[in-house]
Amino acid sequence: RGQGRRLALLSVTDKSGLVDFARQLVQRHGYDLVSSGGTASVLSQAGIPVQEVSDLTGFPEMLGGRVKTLHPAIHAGILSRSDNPSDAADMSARGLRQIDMVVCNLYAFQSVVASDTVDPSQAIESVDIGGVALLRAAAKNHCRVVVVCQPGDYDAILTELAAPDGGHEVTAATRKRLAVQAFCHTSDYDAAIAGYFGRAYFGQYQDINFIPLRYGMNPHQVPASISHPLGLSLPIVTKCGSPGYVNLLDALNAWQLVRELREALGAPAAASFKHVSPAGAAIGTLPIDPETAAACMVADLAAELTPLAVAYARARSADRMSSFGDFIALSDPCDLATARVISREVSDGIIAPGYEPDAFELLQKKKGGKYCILAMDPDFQPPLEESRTLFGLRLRQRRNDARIDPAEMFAKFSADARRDLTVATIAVKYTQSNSVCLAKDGQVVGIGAGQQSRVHCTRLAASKADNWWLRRHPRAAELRFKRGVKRPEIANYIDRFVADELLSGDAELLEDAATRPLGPEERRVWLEKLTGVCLSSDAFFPFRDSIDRAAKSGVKFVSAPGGSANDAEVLEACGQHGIEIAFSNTRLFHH
Ligand code: 93A
Repeated sequence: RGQGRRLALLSVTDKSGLVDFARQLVQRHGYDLVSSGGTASVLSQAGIPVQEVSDLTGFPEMLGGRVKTLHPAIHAGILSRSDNPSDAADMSARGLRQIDMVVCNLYAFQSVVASDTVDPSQAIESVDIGGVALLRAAAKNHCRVVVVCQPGDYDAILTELAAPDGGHEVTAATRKRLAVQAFCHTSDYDAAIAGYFGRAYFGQYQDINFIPLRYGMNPHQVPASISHPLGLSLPIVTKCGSPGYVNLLDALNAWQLVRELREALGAPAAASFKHVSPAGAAIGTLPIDPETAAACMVADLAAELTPLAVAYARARSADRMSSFGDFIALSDPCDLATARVISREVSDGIIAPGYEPDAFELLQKKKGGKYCILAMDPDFQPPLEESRTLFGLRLRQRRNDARIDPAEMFAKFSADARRDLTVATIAVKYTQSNSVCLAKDGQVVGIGAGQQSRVHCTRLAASKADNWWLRRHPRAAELRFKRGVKRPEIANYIDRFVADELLSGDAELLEDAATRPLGPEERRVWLEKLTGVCLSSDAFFPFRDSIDRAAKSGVKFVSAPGGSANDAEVLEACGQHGIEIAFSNTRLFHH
C-alpha cells in the first residue's frame, strides 16, 4: 500500500474533536495526514504532523479559499480503485498517492443563512464546493475509502481501528454506512441551498419554485412555504389570494381526486374539500333533472349549466353543511357557468387547470379580492417516490399510484354501478382514513372520514347519505324562505328540517311560519325509496355490521378489499341483503 502508511485527508469547518481524532490516527494507526489551510494550522499548532494540500498538489489555495482541494491529485487519490491495473498505472505515472480516508464537514451554510442579517452575496461564500466533491468522491469509492462527514463518528471509527483482530481497518459494513450517510448529507445540504436561494430570489414574487404560505397548520406556525424538493418550478401558480398550508393540502389532494375521476370516467369532475377530505365529489353530465337542480340549489341557473358546473353543483350538494368554506378542485378549466355556481357559495379557494377570463374575473371578486385561486399544470407528473418529514424524521414511500380502473375492478357490475363504485373508490383514495364512501348518480352522497372504527365510518357515511336523500324530499323542495335569508342559512335549515333537529327560532326563516316539520313516518317512507347506492371502503370489513348498516341506506353494490378473517360472514350478509360485492386487492389508506 503506497509507501506503507495510509493517508487521511482532513478538511473540516467544525473542528470539534479534530485534534484528538487526528492524533490517534497518526500515533496509533499509522496514518499520514494532509489538510486544507485552516485545518492544517489547527493540527500543526497541536503538534500533529500534517502536510498541506498544496504540498501534495504543487498548487496553492487560491481565490480566497474558493479553490482549496479541487485538484486532480486529490480526486485521483480518492477515486483510484484498488486492484485496478490501469488506475495504478495512472497513479504511478503521475507520482500520485492513494487517499484512504476523507474526513470532511462542510461550510455551515444552514447556520449562516439562519441569521436574519445575511444577504445572498454573503450566503454564496458559504456554499461549499470542494468539500461536497470530497465527500461524494469518497462515498463513491467506499469499497476502499472511509468517508467521515461528522465529528460524532470519530469515536466509533477509532474503536474499530483499535479492534484487536482488526488490523487497523474500518470494516466494509462501516464504510457502506458512512458512504450512505455522506450521500444523505450532501443531498440535504444542496436542498438547503436551493431552498434559501429560491426564497431569497423568488419569494417576494411567488410561484417560480417557491410559494410562501400565510402560515402553517396553525397561525403560530410561521414561516411556512411550498417548494419543489429539487428546486424546480412549481406546477402551481397563485393567481389570486394567499394560500395557507391546509389550503395546499386540500388543493393537492383534491386535484389528484378530480384528475383521476376524469381519467377513469371521461367526464368533467369536481371536488369540495374540507380538512383534507372530500365533503363531496362528482362527475358532471347534462341534462340535469329539475329535482336535482333544486336539491343542488342551482335551479335558477339550470339553463346555462355546463357539465363542469353540474359536477361542482353536485359535489357541493353531497353535504352542503360540511362544504361551507370549502376548497374546490375542478378537472377542467373553469368556465363562466361554473364560476357562477361557485361565486355565490362560501368557499376558501379553488384549484383548476385554468380559468376562462370571464370566469376568473368573477371568482377574483370573492372574499373582497382575497379568494385563493390556484392554477395547476395538468401535465405535472409527480415522481414515484414521495417523502415527508415528521418530528424531524423523514418518511419515504412509493406514492399511491394504484389505478382505479372501472373496466377491470368492477367488470361484473352494471354500467351505473361501475360508474358509482369508481366515484366512491377514488373518493376514499383521497379521504383521511378510515373511510367509507357512498355514491349514487355519479356523485358522492355520503362520506365517513377519519374514524378509527370501520362501522363508525359506515354509520357516518350512510347517515350522511340518508340526509342527502331526505333533502330531496318533495316537502323540502316546497320550502319557501323569506327574502334576505342567505344560502348557508337555507342549507342549514333544510338539514335540520330533514333531520328532525329544528330549533325554536327556525320558523322565522320561512314565509309560511306554520310549515309542519318533516315527520318520522314521512322520513321512513321516503328513505325506503333510496336504493341502488354504491359503497366503497378503504380497507376490509372486520365484521358484517357495516354491511347490515349500509343495507338500511339503500346500498346494493359494494367494493372493499378482502382479506378479513370474517370475509365469509361479510359475503353472507351481502347475500341476505341482496348486495353485490367485489373484493378488491387494494387497500386505500390515506393520511
Ligand atoms: O470553497 S470551497 O468549496 N473550495 C474547496 O476547494 C474546498 N475544499 C474543502 N471549500 C472547500 N473545502 C471546505 O473547506 C471543506 O468542506 C471544509 O468545510 C473547509 C475547511 O477549510 P479549512 O481547512 O481551511 O478550515
